[in-house]
Amino acid sequence: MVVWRTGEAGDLAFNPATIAVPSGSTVTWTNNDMTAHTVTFDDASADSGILDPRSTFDHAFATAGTFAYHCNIHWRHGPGVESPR
Ligand SMILES: [Cu+2]
Repeated sequence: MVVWRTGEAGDLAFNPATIAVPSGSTVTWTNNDMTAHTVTFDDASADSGILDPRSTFDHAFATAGTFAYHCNIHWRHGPGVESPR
């Protein structure tokens, strides 16, 4: 599970930044922040759309690889999801 946190300086970040999951896993992102975000994959393979606070987004990782994603609203990057072979 990935949550957003708001830092002391108002910085928005994904936490944990990088997660490793087995191939075939489903990852759930939960927006625990007080503002809306998106989970948008850099390669456009998945996009949560607007995730309001306390909303969740599920995505299954069917193939191995490293998947980078960002928030379309704030352009903050999570380094991504690593799905090893
Ligand atoms: Cu955001």
